[in-house]
Parts: sequence; C-alpha cells; structure tokens
Amino acid sequence: MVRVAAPSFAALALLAGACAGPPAPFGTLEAQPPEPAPAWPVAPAGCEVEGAPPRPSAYDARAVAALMTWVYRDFPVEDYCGCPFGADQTVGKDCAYVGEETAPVIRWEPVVPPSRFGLYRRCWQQWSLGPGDDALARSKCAVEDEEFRAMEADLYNYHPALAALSERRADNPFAQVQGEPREFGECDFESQSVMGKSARIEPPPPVMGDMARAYLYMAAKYGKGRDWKIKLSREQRQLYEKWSEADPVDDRERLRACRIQAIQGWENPYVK
Ligand SMILES: [Ca+2]
Repeated sequence: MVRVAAPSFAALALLAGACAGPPAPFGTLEAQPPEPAPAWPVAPAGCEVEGAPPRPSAYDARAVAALMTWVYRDFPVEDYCGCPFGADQTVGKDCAYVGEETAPVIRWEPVVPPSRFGLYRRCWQQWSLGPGDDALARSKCAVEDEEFRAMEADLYNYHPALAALSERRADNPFAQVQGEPREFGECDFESQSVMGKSARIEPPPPVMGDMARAYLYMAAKYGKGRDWKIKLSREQRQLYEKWSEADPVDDRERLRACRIQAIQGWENPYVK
C-alpha cells in the first residue's frame, strides 16, 4: 500500500500539537487560501462546547455551515487526496488530484450513503427513481420520515471529499481493491469496476480507519429495529475492524469528534 505523499497529509501531523487560542465564533469562516501551501494553524486541543452551533434537525445549509465553520474550521483538508480547500469549497493547486475540472470543488459526502439506510423505507420505495437516481427520494424522506431525517443529519457521517471522487464513489461500499490503481494523479483513491460499473472503492490509508469507524458508528447507532437497516455483514464488519486497527484514531479525528459532540450532544464511542 502506497501512502499519499501530499504535503497536506504531512501538515495534519501539526494538528497533534497543543491548544492555540480560542475557537473562531460560529458563523464566521476564516479564509484559508490554499495556495501556496498554507501553514495550517495548530488546532485547539480542547473540545469547547461554548459557541458551538445548535444541532441541525436536518441535513441542510445549517448542517453544512456547522461542518465548515465549527468542525473543520482549522483543518479544511479533504479526505481522498489530502487537498486543502478554501471557504468557497474549491481546492487549490497544492493538490495531488488530477482531473478534468479547472477548479475542483469538495462536497460533504455521507460515508454511509443515504441509500444504505433509506432503501427499505416506505418513502424511499415510493420516490426512488432507481439505483443511483435517488435525489428525489432523499429529499422526500428527509421531509416525511423523521427517523431517516435523524440518520441523514448525523454529522459524524460526513466528511469533505473531492466532488469528482465522491461521484465516482457514489453509493458503493468501501472495500479492498486489488492492486494499486491510480486514476486521479497521485491520489490514493482506488476504484474497481465490475461489469463496467464502479463497484468498489478503497479510501487512502490515512483515512481508511476514519471511514471504517463511521460505518461502525452508524451501524451501532441506527442498526437496531426492523426498519433501521444499517446492518453490516460479517465480512464488512471484519474489514472495517481491520481498517480501524490499521489506521487508529489520531488527534485530528478525535478533535473532529469532540466538536461534533459539542453540536449533537452525544459521543462517538468508536473515536476515543
Ligand atoms: Ca486516520
């Protein structure tokens, strides 16, 4: 397995340091111009509660603002290529990603796709236009189905990802990909297709544990009951536990979880 040599991952190591001043107030986003390679501020070590935004009741603009201005405020780095992004959500030139866009953007990707926990719900079955064509079902379920809305709004499930790679990932589960294919510059984002369709995505080693823990968390929190269908197969669980061991929780992930806890009020037991 080849580690991404992007300088921004190395920069994350800086985050292991100590507290540096009070947090930015909610509602402001300090500009983080990503070019040239920025000197990332050392993230505060504490998990402040004061000033945290209110818990979004749905995945909406306020949820995105909470991610941007509170959770990721001083480490705006997307996960698939380690690319820093600015307040306008575009990544700079200091990025290993090579794609067709002139100004690549990030999106907030649900690690566990909404289709995974929506598929068996009545609203989803009513409004889905077919696999991969679920935008309508997602928005309808968010209005009509309180349990779906709660799962969809859980900020522990979101991470910043280059939009083009997130599109490639689509609703596919994370899984081991054979070999070390590279399609997007040096980004260690591995995609394998089966029968001509993208089917498996392996995230880069520095975040594979983060992704695995998001699955384990979502399954633990929402996998109960008849209608809460985030149940992992034994193989999936074993793989994610293996990834979680290979990429253990670090200070950045701990701080991220702390800040989400400050918003939502409950901890993520997989990130300690
Ligand atoms: Ca990690």
